[in-house]
Amino acid sequence: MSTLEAFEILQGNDLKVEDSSDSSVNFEVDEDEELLCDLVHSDFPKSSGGLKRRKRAWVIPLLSVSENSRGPYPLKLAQIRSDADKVKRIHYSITGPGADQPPVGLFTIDRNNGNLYVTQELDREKQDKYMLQGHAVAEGGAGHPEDPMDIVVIVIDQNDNKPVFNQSTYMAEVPEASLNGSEVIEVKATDADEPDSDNSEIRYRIFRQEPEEPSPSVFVINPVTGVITVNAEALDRQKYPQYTLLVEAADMAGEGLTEQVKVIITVSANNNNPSVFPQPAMRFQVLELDP
Ligand SMILES: [Ca+2]
Ligand SMILES: [Ca+2]
Ligand SMILES: [Ca+2]
Repeated sequence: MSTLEAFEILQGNDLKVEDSSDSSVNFEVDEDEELLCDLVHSDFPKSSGGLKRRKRAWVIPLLSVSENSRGPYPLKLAQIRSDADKVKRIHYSITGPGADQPPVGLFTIDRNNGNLYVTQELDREKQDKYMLQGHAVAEGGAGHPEDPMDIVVIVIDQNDNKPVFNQSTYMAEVPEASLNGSEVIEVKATDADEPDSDNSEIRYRIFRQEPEEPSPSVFVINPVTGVITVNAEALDRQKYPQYTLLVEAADMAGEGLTEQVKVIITVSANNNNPSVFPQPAMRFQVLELDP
């Protein structure tokens, strides 16, 4: 029996890429359907024969669907077609994790027309890619089946996770005599969205400082590293023994989803740093006692 000669994937016209949040996603649904089909067109590799045919390059079709897509479900992703369907009736099926292996039934295919569906919302943070295999078999099963075709479904990220600090509260101690630029503590937040994309690109800022004395910017934070430093040599343990900073982390490079954390900074005596200021302080005390 003659074998199926080619097998192609047609991107579904109704595939909507919903990514409201960012510019990090490269995927575009090209309105030029023909071009798109060319891009994803794929042949089965011929197992034997076919010498007269020019063998086209093997291209693994990549399909994309945004996580959290509202559907309605089942949502058509693509149509898989064998070019032998003009002359005989073809039945289509898919296998692999997400099809006939757990999570079973996440993807389905219409055995008669090759329409490939996703049946429920996907979560990129759970799984960012599915590797399926498509099969096309001529009705009656007389012909030997073609090699299956790999189908890769990429789950496109959405910015659906905010930054999370790695501590619920940060405690720090800073010597009273700290010089401008002295490091106090480093805060750190992580974001579960796609790495190296705007959706997980975090910037830090000090949202509030309490008290705002003697100035509202006694401390500064490096927006990229989260390192908090002393911004002025203005610490006064008697007057302001403790500061509470509300530090904010925001994804989208500072424009996106936010999370806040408290950083409690205690101004300590200078015992740990005898080289800095103890002498003037002691002298001051002596003078005070001496009428
Ligand atoms: Ca998600
Ligand atoms: Ca996400
Ligand atoms: Ca995020």
